[in-house]
Amino acid sequence: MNQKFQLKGLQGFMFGKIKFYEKKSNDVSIEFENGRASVDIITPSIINFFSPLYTERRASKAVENLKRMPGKITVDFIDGQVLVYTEKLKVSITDNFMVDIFDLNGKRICSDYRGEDKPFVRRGNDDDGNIAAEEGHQLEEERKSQKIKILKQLNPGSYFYGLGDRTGHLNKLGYHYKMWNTDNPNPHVESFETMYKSIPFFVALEKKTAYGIFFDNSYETVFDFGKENSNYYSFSAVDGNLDYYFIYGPSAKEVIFGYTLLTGTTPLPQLWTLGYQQSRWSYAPEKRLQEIANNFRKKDIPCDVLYLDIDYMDGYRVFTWDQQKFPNHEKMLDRLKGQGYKIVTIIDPGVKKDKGYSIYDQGLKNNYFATDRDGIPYVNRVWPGKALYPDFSNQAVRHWWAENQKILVNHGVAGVWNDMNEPASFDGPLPDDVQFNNDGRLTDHREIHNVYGHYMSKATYEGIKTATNKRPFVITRASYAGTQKYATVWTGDNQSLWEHLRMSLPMLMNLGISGFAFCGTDVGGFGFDCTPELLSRWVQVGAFTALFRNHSSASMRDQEPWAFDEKTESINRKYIKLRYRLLPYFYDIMHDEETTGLPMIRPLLLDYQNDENVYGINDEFMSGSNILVAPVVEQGKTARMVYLPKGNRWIDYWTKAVFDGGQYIVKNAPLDVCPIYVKEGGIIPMYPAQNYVGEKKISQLTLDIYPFTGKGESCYEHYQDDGESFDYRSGSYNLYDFILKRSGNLIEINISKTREAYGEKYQSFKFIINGIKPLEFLVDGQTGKIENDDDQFSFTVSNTAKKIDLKF
Ligand code: MIG
Repeated sequence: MNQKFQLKGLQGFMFGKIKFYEKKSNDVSIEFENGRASVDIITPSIINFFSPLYTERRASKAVENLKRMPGKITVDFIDGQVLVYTEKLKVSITDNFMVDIFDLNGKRICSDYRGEDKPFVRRGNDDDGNIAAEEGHQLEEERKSQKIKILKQLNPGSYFYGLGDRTGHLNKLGYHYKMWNTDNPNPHVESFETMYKSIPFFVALEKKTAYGIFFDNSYETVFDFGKENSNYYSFSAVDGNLDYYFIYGPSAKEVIFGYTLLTGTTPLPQLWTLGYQQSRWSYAPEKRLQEIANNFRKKDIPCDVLYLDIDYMDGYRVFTWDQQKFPNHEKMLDRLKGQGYKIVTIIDPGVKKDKGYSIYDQGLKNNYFATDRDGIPYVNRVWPGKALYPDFSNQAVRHWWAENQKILVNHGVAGVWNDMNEPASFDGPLPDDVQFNNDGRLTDHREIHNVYGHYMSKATYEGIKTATNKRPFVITRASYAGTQKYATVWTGDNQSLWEHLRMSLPMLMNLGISGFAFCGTDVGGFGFDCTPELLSRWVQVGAFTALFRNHSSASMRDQEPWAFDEKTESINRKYIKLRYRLLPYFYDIMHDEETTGLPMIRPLLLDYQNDENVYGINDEFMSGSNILVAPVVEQGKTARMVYLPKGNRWIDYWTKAVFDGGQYIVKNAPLDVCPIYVKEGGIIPMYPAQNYVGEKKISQLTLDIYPFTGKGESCYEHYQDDGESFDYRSGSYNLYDFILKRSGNLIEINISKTREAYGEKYQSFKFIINGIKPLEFLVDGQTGKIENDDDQFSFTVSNTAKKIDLKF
């Protein structure tokens, strides 16, 4: 079929009239004059719209082991509409496969656009007002190349989020993006249409109601949020099927939950992966790495992870070690382990073309590399020179690659960093017709490009899992929807620019909305030279990102916490230590996230969807649901405006001053102060700072309590396990519930252990009660012992305590 399926509602055009429909168990199939389609009910809130336009089979790379829970479905045919009712939605399908979705009160949520697609005209400077011929041609080419295009009605007051880590701002209204994984070495700017990742999923928010659309198509796709025309938004693809999911909220949190139900959540990581990580292109030879390792300990700056970038390899041959620079890597890894370090090594996909190099020989012998149309392995050039591309879309290749992970992890490597897997290539892009196995359904580069990094991460994850039986730590640069199940991501080669610090916030928030809960940027910036002030501000943001890694490029000035001056070093120490004290809080978020999909860095709209003032805020975020962070991301600023959302009061983390929500305040923020606010009623679990995770045996949990200033009640659930194995999946963990209540001058805290199945329990709980000095203090009815009642009232109770009463 070569016809262009543009769903724009011209009478009789494209799909044509409905001829026939049939209800099956979970789906309704509809035959139109010119094509067929299905409407598949995944849950009462998630509906898949599908038509096998160009390929017969459905071939999702993102949705694995889909569990359907459709609930009760009824189907009707009235006035030329197929009407599908779920327990949450009413879906109307009319001629030409026009879709309208309503809630059960009849409120319209999302509708196909009925007019023609009509992009704005780009006027230039020639006599006819046309743009230069070449650019006009390019635009036309893009339009022509899109074979499938869906237009949806765009209403005033709409906001769009998601699409992974696109540059620019949080709200994507008015912008146009392309999904084609790209390694562009230029400084990332707002006008970039592509990045390293392709996550074809977005959340739309209109009048306090949110829904999401996941366009599951791995070919090049384009998303236009009212840029080409303010009456509609669109998504389109160059090939593949019409295959998209509508995910109803009405809260954005429910949309993320639904999206991660389809594509998966990030599994709970090992606790140390949430510690501070130091990287550099490259720490080599061994002496330099050791110097860095010693410096952290000497300078009393916590650090868990050190990275080995490409120079640890022998001539950039993956899965080898340079014997000159690292003559005895096993011994070295052992020694660093003794100092509490975990070492992560980089692995690129490109395999050096080099007879006698075992990885190359094995790959060649078994036909594991992508080929040209004649079946000859395709060669391009990357770091090792001429190199071949393992065909990760082939199960057998993934298996081989998974096995190769043993070469690293059996020698003590703790995690693997996958880079260059867009895939990048130095001698021009891979041609469209490079052949891939695609798990037996042969295809070409156009379909695999965007999932190449996804499959590489999957193989890496599975290999490490089998080899270690611990939760794998994999970092990848390229991703597709669903990669979050296998890897953490970073936003690639940013630069030491204030604009990149500023932009990292919306990028990370949108990644979080797109299912990537475990993400971060290169703290301090990768390219260009960092400054003391920039690193000081960046580490304040890094302390709250899931992946907290300082990384910089070869030949850039040093960027370790101590690389500048004492003040910068002490600011680094302060925020890295704060990070370590907050580890149980962050770990709780990641544990929660495994079920809810809710990320660590959240745009304010997730928790405050009723407050429209927050919909476009780029420079503040929620860290979990108790902490709001409003970092300074501009050079020279020592104060900033902070918007505190409506719905509760807020307590300044540093001064303990209380503020009403729903207002802008001005916060003084000298270089060592990152504005942080705790939600009233907030309970924050804390550990003591340590040099690395596991250094100290944690027998006491601290609870930093921010009591309500009026009547109120809150609950915090804390999770505890061994921090590394999969035993928690068979039940080996503890859960503690802390309930905080205030009425009048009484505060009551209830502690309950709702699950005790993991052996190492806390011996005691230390409470810090901020902002209150009690007159009377009882632990299970007995007068308690006060530890400190200066500015912070604190006390410790044994792990058997159940109820604390404070009268003031
Ligand atoms: O072409 O391995 O984004 O983090 O340090 C550059 C060297 C290759 C790009 C990665 C960067 C890494 C660098 N890599």
